[in-house]
Amino acid sequence: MKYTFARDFFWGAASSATQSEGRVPGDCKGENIWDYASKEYNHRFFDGVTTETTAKFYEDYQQDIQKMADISFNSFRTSISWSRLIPDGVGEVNAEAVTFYNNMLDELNAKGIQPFINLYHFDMPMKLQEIGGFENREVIQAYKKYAETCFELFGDKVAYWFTFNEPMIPAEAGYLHDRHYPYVVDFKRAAQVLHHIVLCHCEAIESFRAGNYLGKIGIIMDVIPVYPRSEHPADLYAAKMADLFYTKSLNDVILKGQYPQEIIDVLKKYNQLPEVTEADKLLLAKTKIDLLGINYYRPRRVKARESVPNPEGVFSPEWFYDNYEMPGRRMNTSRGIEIYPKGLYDIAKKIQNEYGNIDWFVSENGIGIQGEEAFIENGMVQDDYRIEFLQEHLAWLHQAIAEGSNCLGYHMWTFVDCWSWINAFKNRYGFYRMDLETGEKTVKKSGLWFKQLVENQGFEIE
Ligand code: BGP
Repeated sequence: MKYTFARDFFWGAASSATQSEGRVPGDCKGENIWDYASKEYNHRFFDGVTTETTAKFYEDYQQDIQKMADISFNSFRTSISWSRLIPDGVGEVNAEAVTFYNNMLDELNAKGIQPFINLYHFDMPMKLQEIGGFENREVIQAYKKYAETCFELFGDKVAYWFTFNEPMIPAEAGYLHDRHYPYVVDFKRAAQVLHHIVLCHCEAIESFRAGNYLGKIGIIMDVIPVYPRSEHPADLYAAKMADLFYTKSLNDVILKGQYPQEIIDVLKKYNQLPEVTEADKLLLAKTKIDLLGINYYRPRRVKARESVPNPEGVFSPEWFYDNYEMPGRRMNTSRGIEIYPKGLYDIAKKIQNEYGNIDWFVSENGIGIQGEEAFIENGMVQDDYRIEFLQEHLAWLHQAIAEGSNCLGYHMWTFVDCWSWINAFKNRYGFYRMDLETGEKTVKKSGLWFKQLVENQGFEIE
């Protein structure tokens, strides 16, 4: 069977500033929450690796971009580090950062690799976190100013802008599930953070439209499709609630301009509603994006709860469902998540049927493997499992496109093994292997396969 994709399909990979750039003396970068937390809460990071030791993109960007060209990328997403560009979050711009981002963007454009630039990938400047981060309404104006600074400085080099990567995560992981700094566990505060993030997104889009910049702007969302254990009404209810909290609430406000009434009702009942003003509602209603990025890694399987939640405990979406470990599910044991390629098709259908078939692309998809050095033969990681992963996901994506989905591209997570939130360098995701001792970056078998994929605009399997 042959799977052919459009001639102008976007092919490439995604990364982020904090996960890839690294630090050098004299770079004048300000601290962000990850610089701080990976030092102060070092035990929470795999092998105690901090943000200082990432993929050295700040130093190696020229060679790295050549390596992207070597495997035929036509596009690449990274983010601007807010705390590198504006060390205190507000105020003075760091001239070193302006030079770096200009050079990096010029290099990408010169090599025919379209830069996809994201403004926020989990990395709040520490100075702003000290005044409450996204919990503080003042930070919305700081973010708006930061976005405007980026549009002004780099607008002539960037055709695809994104306001946030996975807006749910800073709220969920930082204010409910104790995974990201500031390690708060409080649903109502998480909901307020999420609402303020959505407002930041809207304000940045307002500024982008008002400035008449060229190009398109959108957002990158993580979507975890939900599957009930059975058709039993209690399992179906569990699935509905998991989807409502983690996906539908955000998808609706971003793509339809308002929060679903069901979420408002349930949060009101449990006294967890964030503060949303009438002016906020007007802003939400008028904000429209041009392009949606979807990060897809895994499905969420759920069942009806088996116990009654502690009424005195911390309110959470998990009050309405239990996770379900389906017998025989296919696991990526390194990351502890299920592999389910059809999930990508299901997402595409949902966008097509429920969200006006908006233009979208796969902005992240990938497989992180621990101990990948075990697969090195003749100096190259023989990652056939990654090639299979790609083939299976792309086959389902192809099917969705054949049925009319407006999917415009596919970006893998990631270009070269990079530092990850919490897991640091435990799981490797790259098309290139990063040797942490020597700093050398060598192509994996999947990188060479990807090159063929792009050059042939598709692939064939028997
Ligand atoms: C996504 C994030 C990325 C990246 C990826 C891999 O959710 O946007 O930044 O880290 O997940 O996940 P992890 O690093 O947790 O294994």
